[in-house]
Amino acid sequence: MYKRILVANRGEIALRIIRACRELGIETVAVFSEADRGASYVELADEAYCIGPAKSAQSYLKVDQVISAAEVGNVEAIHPGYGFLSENSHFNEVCRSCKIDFIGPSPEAMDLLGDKNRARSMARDAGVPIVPGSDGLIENEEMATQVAHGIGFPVLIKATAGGGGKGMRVASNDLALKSALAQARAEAGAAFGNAGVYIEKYIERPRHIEVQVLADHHGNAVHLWERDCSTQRRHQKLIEESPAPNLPAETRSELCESAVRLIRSAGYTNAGTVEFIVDQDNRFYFIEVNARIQVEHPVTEMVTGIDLIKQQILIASGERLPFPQSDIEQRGCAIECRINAEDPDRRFQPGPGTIRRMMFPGGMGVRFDTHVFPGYTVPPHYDSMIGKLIVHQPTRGEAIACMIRALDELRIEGIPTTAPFHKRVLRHTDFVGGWIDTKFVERTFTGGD
Ligand code: MV4
Repeated sequence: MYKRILVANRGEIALRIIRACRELGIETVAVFSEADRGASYVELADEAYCIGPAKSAQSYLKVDQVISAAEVGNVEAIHPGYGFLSENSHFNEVCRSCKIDFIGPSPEAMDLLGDKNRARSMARDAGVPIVPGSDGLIENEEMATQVAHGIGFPVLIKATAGGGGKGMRVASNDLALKSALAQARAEAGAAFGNAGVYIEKYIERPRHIEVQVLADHHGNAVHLWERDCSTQRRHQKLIEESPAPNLPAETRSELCESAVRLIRSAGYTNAGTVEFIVDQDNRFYFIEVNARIQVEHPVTEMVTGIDLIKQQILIASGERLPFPQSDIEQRGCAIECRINAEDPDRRFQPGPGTIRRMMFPGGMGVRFDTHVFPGYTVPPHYDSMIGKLIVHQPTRGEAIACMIRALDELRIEGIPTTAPFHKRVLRHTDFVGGWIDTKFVERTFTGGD
C-alpha cells in the first residue's frame, strides 16, 4: 500500500480524496493555485505546494508543475480527481515515465476510449448496443448523405475527440447536413485539434443513464449499478440518482452487464463510467466512457456502501477487488443535488463572492460533501460547484422528502446558489413520477434552457 499520495485537484474532490487517504493511513500532498491558498483541503493535507497563479491553465493544468510537486513531495502515486488532468493521457504517460502511479486507467485504455469513434466500434464488437450510424469516421459530404439516408433524419454529428456534448450538431435534412458537417468539423478541429466526426441517428428525449464500474489489475471487473443523470441543463448535471426511476429490472441488468463487457474488452482498469442514452421504449445505446471518478460518485457509494475513492487507490496499488459481483447490492435510493454558486433567476449566471454565514444540513441519511465554510470566498476562476448534497433513504419518495428537508436546512448567505431551484425541481410532478429525460429541465422551467 502507498505511504504518500499527491492530490492533483482542488475543492470538494481534493477534500474527498484526502479523507479517504486519512482513513487508509496514507499521507497526502496537496497542490494549490494562488487563489486557493486558504482552502480547507490545503489545511487538511499533510503537506502542500503552490503550483502557480489562479488561472487553471497556469496551475492545475500544468503537467510540469504538478509533477515537480510530486517529486519534491516524494509521493508514490497521484490521484487526479475529475476535470483538470484527469483524462489527459499525456499526463498519465509522464507519471508512468517518472515512476509515479496514476490512480486511474492506463494511458492506452484512456486513449482508446477517449476516441469516441474507436470506443463505438469497440462497443459494437463487444456486443454492446450502439446508436445506428456511420461505420467509422465521415470522409466527405457524399458519405454523410449516404449514412443519413440509411438511418433516416434527424441525425447527430459528433466529434470523435469530443464528449460531454461538445462538438455535436443535429441535422434534419440534406442541406442542413452539409453545413452541420462543415461546422462540426471546424469546431472539433479548433477545440480538440482533431476534426474527425461520425454520425448517429438522433434519439429524441433520451434519458442519460450511466453505469459505474471498477476493474482491478487481476482480470476482475464489476459494475456498481446505474445512475440516472437526466436532470441536467445545457450538459451540466443538476441532480443525479440511483436507481434510475422507471427502469425495468431486465433493462437494468442488461445495461449493467453490457458496461462490464465493454470495460473488459478494452482492458480498462480502475474506476470508470459507461454512459448510455435510453430511448422512450427503454432501448439503450452506448455513448461514451468517462475514464475518471465522477462528480456524482457519492450516489453510487450510498446505495452500494462501497467507498469508490478507496477502491481506486487500492486497485492502483495492485490489490484485488475485495468483493464479487454478487455481493454488490443496490440498496434503497440515493439522490444528489449539485449546489452551485449560480443565480437560477439570472440564467444560472455564476456568482462568486464571500460566504457571510452558512448552516450545514444533517440528520439521518444526509451527506454534504463540500470544501466551503463561513467566511470562505468562492473564487471566480473555477467551476461554480461549491458542494454536493446527497441523501440516502429506503425509497425514492422518502429520498425526495429528505432532500427537500435538507435543502431547507442549508443556509448560504452572501452568494447566490442553486438550492432554491432544486426545491422546485424536486416538487414537480414529472420529477416525482420519475418522468425525466435530458429535455425535462429545459421544457419545464423558465430560464431552464
Ligand atoms: C446523443 C443524443 C441523442 N442522440 N446521441 C450529449 C452528451 C454526450 N455525452 C452525448 N449526448 C447526447 N448524445 C444521439 N445519438 C443526445 C445527447 C444529449 C445528452 C446526453 C446525455 C445527457 C444530456 C444530454 C443533453 C442533450 C443531448
